[in-house]
Amino acid sequence: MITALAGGVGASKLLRGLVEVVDPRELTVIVNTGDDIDLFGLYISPDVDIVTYTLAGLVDEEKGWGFKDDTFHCLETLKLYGYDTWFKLGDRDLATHIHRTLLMKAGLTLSQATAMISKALGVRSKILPMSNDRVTSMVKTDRGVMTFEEYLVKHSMVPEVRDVFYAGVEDAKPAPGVVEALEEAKVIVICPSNPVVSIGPILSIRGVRDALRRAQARIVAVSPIIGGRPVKGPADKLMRALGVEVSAYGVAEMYRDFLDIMLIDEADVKLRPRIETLGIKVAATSTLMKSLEDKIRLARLVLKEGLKH
Ligand code: FO1
Repeated sequence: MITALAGGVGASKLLRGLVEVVDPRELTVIVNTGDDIDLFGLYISPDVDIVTYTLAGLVDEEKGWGFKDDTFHCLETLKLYGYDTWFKLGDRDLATHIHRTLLMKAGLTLSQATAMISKALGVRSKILPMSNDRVTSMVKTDRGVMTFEEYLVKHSMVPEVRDVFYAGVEDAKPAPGVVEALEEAKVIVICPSNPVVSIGPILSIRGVRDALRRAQARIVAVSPIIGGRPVKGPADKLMRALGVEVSAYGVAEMYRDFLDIMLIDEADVKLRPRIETLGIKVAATSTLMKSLEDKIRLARLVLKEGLKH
């Protein structure tokens, strides 16, 4: 079994490659739920949906989120009624949120709802939300405290970030299967996701970091930072706010207590000796994933490094 820790868009590119090189049934993905929000009375789990739609072959590849070819009639009508429609929920996407909300109102957990949705969409890999307890990534800014999605989408990453915290994490337990997936994995992959608001919340769930430290499997991370900049999103702003160097080295430092191998971009080879001083092996390659070929090539390399003895 291959177990991956994942956020949304960046992670899904690598996951798309992984399911081309291993039997999709051999892949378990532990997904961040710190981005989850309630809108229009619906429970929305952006990263879980991005991973699910990607592995179902249904994601809008250009945006990296939502269903491809979705329409926005419902949202346009909500806007007409005077609602704030800053979060772009497509019509098909809304069906997922309605279904999930109804399942959870009927007493199912987020894990159970996720399993039903991914099965209905034809996903063969296992998608595990990090927790069934509510954890929300909150960003402290010069314009007040807001959820990560508000910071990212509503405020377009403009407010100055002062701190990040995960509301509810103290009481959150890992979802069923999460710790087992780390214990039983042959290789553990930390996807190229934001280390603060995508991988960070997963690592903060009680028992997860310990399970990674104890894991038998080799743990391979792909750096989401290339040449001092994130491929997409606000990782640089959030890392800087936490006093972490914005580089593959900074990411390696955040994972130093459990990471075996860091895959960095060729542009960052000069960081190799510093990362190696953390006791982490380094492999350098082109880590930008534009085409399906890029995704497959990187996935192959991740597995090769993870399976080396
Ligand atoms: N990202 C945006 O930048 N703008 C949006 O309006 C938006 C809507 C959206 C709807 C459903 C969904 O599953 C994801 C959506 N995303 C949107 C992407 C997403 O919120 C972020 O990229 C991830 O949460 C970061 O991992």
